[in-house]
Amino acid sequence: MGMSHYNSISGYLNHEINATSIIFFTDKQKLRIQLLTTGAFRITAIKKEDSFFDFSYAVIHQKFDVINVNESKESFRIKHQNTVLIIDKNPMRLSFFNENGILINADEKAFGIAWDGEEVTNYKQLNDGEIFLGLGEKAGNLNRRGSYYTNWNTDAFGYGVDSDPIYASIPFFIGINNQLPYGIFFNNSSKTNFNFGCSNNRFSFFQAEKGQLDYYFFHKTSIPEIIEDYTELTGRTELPPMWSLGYQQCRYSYYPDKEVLSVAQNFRDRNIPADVIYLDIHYMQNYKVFTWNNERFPNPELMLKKLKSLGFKVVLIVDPGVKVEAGYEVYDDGIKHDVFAKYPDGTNFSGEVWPGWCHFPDFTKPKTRDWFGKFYEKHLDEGVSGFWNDMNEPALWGQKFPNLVEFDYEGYATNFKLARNVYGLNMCRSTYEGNKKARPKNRPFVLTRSGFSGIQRYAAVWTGDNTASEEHLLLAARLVNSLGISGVANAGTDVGGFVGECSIELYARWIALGAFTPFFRGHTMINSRDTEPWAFGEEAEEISRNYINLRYRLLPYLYSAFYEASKTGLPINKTLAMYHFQQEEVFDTRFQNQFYFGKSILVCPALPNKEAIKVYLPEGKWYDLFNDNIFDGNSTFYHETPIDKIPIFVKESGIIVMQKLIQNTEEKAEKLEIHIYNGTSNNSFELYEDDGKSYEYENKHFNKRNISWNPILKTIEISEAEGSFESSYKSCKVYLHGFENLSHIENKNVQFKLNYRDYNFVDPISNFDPFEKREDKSKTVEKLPYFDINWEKNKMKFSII
Ligand code: MIG
Repeated sequence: MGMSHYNSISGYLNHEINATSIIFFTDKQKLRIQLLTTGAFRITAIKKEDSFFDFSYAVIHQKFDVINVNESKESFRIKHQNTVLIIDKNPMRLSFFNENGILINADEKAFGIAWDGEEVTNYKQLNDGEIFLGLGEKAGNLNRRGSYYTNWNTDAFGYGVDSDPIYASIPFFIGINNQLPYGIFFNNSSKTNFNFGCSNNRFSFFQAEKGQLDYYFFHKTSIPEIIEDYTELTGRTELPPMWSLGYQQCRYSYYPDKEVLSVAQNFRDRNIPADVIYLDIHYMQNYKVFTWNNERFPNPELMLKKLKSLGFKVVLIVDPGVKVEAGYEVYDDGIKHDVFAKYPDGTNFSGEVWPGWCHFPDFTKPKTRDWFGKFYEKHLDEGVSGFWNDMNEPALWGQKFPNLVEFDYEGYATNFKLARNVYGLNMCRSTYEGNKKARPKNRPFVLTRSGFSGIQRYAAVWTGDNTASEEHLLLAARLVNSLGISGVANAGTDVGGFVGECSIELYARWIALGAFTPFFRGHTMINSRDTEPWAFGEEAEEISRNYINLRYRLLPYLYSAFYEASKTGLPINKTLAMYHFQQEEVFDTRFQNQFYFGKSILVCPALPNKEAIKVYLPEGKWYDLFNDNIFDGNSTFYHETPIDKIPIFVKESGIIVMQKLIQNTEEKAEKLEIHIYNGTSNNSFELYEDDGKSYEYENKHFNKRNISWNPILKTIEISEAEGSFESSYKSCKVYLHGFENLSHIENKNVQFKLNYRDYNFVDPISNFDPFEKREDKSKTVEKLPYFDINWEKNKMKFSII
C-alpha cells in the first residue's frame, strides 16, 4: 500500500528525562509526559521539527511533580498517585489504568496519536458501555456517546436542540469507562472536533485543525474530584456580587428611559422581587459602544439614580465591534493606540455588524485589553453596575470572519484560526480587569455569550438565542448542567425563550426552572411579545411571584453554594450523573434533565400542559419540597405537575437554609430559617455570608458556620461563627421536617418551645392560593414544627426529644 497522508506516532527511539518531564523521541515525533501535583497527567505530542508550546489562555495553575519511569522491553510505566500510565514502545501508545489494573482509557492501538498535515487527532479505543459527559455548552443529550461536536464559537441565533457548534467552546469532557470516571481537557484553541463514537464503533477521538496535541488526563474515583482538579488548572468562578443572584429582567430592548423606569416600578408595585434591569443595544447612539443615545436616554445618571432608589442595578450590553467613524472617540483612540486586528498587509480588518463597518479589538493583545477595559470606568461613574459582552464569537454579518486576520496571541503572533475560540474569553478578561482596575474593591459582574475554558474566571455564561419551545425548556436545564460539569458554575438561559412567542404555560414552567439556575434572567427578542412576569395574566404572574419569592428566600443557600463553587469549582446545578453515573436511569432521556440545585435540592424540569411527569429519584428517601410527602428513591414514578408546580425534592437528612422574603438584595433579611429533614445519615451545611460585594472576604471578613445534623443522636449543631463579618441575621427559626411525636427541644437542659406553622414553601405571604383551582390531595403536612433561636455568634447545640 502506498503511504497515506496520515502519520501515526511511530516506534520509540530514545528519551530524555528532566526533573518534571520526560520526552520520548520517535523518528518523526516527540511525546512529552508531565505529572501535575493534583494527580493529573499532561500529555503533549508534536512533530519532531516543532517545539513545545507552553502558553495557554485557559491554564492558570499547574505544578509538576518529579517523574519516575520504569522501563521494560516493551513499554514504559509511570505511576502517579492513583493512576498508572503504560506507554507501549512500538508503536508508542498510551493506556491509563487504575491502581488495580483496570483500564480507564487507552489509545486506539492502530491509530493512536496521528497527523494529517497540520491536523492532529488522538484516537481512543471506544469501550462497551463507555459514557461521555460535558464538553461545556453543547446541545444534545446528557450522554454524548454516539455524537460528534465541533468547537468553533458561533453566533447560533435560534439554534436547534442538536445544533453544533453554538457560542462557547470548552474542550473538556468526562468519560466513564468500567465505572471509572476520567476527564480529558484538550488544551487547543483552534477548531477542534470530538467524536464520541459517532458513525463508527471503533474509536472516540479529539482532533485539532492546528497546533499541538496537548491534553490533560484526570482520574479520580468521583466526578466532583475531577471537576476540582480541572478547575484548579483553569480557575474557578469567584463569588459574584449578591445582586447578580437576584432576578434579572431583560428585553431587546427597553427604551426610552421612561420605559425602563416603568418596568422597574412595575416590579415594586406588584411585589415581585428583582434586582437588575438590562439595557440592550438601543441605549447606544447608532450602536456605538461606550455611548448613549441622547434622545432615548437624555440623562443616564438621573435615570440610574432613580433606578437605584428603586433598588435596581443596571447592566449594559457591550459588543466588541468598534464603528469605523472618524470623530467617534473610541474609534479615534483605537486607531491612535493601534489596537485592532489586522490583515497580513497591516491594514485593519473591517467587518459589518450592528453599527455598520467595524474594526475588532485584538483582545489577545494585553495592550488592547487594557485599552478597551478603560472605557468601562465612565459607565461605572454614571452608576452602571455590570456589563454584558454579546457578539463576542465574534459575530458579524455573514459570520465568516476571515481566517487570515492576524492576532497577537500574547506575543506569539498567530491568526484567527487559533484566536477565534479565545476571542470572547479575552474580551471578558478585558471587561473584568477594566472593571477591577476602575473599582478595585468591587466585584465586577460580567455576562458573556462566547467563551473558552477558563471563562469561569471572568464571567457568567448565558446560552444565547434559544427558542420559546418545549424542547428548549428541557435543553436549558441540560446546557446549564453541562456547563457546570465543565467548570462554569454560573450559567443560565433566557427564561421564556429568546426567539418566538412563549405561551403562558411554557412561561410558568420556565420561570420555575429559572429560579433554580445560578443565573436567572428573563429575556426576549425584539418585536416578540412582552415576557415580564406580569405579561402572561394573573395566574402566571402569581406563579412567577411564587418562584421568584422562593429564589429570594433561598439566597443564603444559593450564596453558600457559590462559596463552595469558588473553593472547589463544583457547580451550583449538578447533573445527577455527577453522583449517580452507575444508574442507567440518569441517562434515560426522560430523566436526563434532572439536577441537584446546591447540595440537597433535586429539581425535575417539567413540560407545560402535563398533569404529571415521570421522575427518577436516586437511592434514599426524598421529601416533596411543597408538602413534605416522602418518596422512596431508587425508583421512577409519576408525579403531579399542575401549572404552578414542578417536582422539587429534598434529600433525606438535607439541610436547607432560607431567609425572610425581601424585594431586592439591598434589603436586609434579618430572619433566617434552617430546615432540617429527618433521615438516616449525618449531614452538614456550610453557611457562608459576607458583604456580598467586596473582596474583604480575603481578609477573613466573612461569617461562616457549619450546621450539622446527626440523626442518630438527634442533635443539631451550629458551630461558632468564623470570620469578622457580623451576620446579617438576628433571629432564626429551625424547622423540623419528617419528625413525629416531638416532645421538645433542649439546649444545655434549657427547653425550647415547639411552634407550628402552616406549611407552604412557595407562597409564604400571598393571599392567592394556587390550590384554589385544583385540590391537592397529596398534601399531608398541614403544620410544621419549629423553634426560635437568637442568631448568636457562639456555638449552639440542640437535642430533639
Ligand atoms: O444580533 O443585542 O444573543 O440576547 O438581545 C443580535 C441584541 C444581537 C444577540 C443576543 C441577544 C441580544 C441581541 N444580540
